[in-house]
Amino acid sequence: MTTGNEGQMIDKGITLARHLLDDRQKFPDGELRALLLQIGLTSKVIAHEVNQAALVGRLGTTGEVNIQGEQMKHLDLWSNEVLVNAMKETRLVCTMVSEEMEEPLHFDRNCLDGSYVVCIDPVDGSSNIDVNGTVGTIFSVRRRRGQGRDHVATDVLQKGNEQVAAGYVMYGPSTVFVYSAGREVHGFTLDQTIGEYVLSHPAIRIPQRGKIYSVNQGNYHRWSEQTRRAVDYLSAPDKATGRPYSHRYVGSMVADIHRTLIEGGLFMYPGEVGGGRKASGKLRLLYEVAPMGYVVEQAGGRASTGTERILDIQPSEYHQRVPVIIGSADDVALVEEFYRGQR
Ligand code: AHM
Ligand code: MG
Repeated sequence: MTTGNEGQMIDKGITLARHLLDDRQKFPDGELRALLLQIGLTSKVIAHEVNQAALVGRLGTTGEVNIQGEQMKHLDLWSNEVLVNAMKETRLVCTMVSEEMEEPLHFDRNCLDGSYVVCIDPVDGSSNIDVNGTVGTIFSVRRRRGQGRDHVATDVLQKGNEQVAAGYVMYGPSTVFVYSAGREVHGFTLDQTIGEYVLSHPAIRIPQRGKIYSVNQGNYHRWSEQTRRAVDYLSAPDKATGRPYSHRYVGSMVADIHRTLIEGGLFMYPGEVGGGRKASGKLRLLYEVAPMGYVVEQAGGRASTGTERILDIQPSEYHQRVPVIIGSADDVALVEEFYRGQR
């Protein structure tokens, strides 16, 4: 099976700045370009801090618990502050939503015409940070569209298909910046020697079908019958249909979806039965699932709840969770068949 990415040479000459400058069609007014550049720049600061966290005492938790009942980590809070300041500085962002902030943050005096709403997860997968595992930053950009006093909710609670750009930064063995502003997905690797993101994965296409599924199998007994049957199917041997799929799970969505984007297959965080707090899974729509779904769709894949396209969901809450099945188009379609009772 081919990945569709073979033969793409690493073009050492193209930095993120140069790449964004060259694409005048997508960035006619320069504002979105400036915003993406600022996110890229800020991610280099976070990458450095992630790299140094053990040495500068930024591992571990603060002792505080966030709105979602989770322990807050030093690195989460620090990175949130850095990103908030960076977005404010651009004077292009009207409102921000973050996993680390209970309410949207509205930059009152900076609200210029044509400004943006940015939703972020500053450090996703931060349970991995204390064991030197991969973490990531996820970002989602929408245009401001509301007017008057109630515009914050109108601006923020827009469907994923209203995103004008989205992406992630993966702090792994190397730091990788992946974004889409529609139609194409491009990946850049941070060249530490020059401190620049260099185009390493141009026009990424996700394989139509993969051989890997990624899910927290420890939750198996809390899943619905359909989810269990779908996972049983993927892990059952059958040469004719290319099974079993391999199972890989980092527990850091950015790392798991990045692998899925490059190699194909499925990433899932399904809902759980029994009325617990994970009835809709764990992952948050605005700043985790919608941006990752947007990137995967722009690369030719799909993002679904099992019964509905992720990008068509009308958000009702800032920290809303949704079940997610994301990855190669054929693999997502296969799991959806289980949800429809066709398998
Ligand atoms: P976080 O935002 O608190 O870091 O949680 C999100 C992360 C994802 O990166 C990952 O896919 C998931 O949590 C793993 O959760 P689990 O440990 O339940 O498998
Ligand atoms: Mg997160």
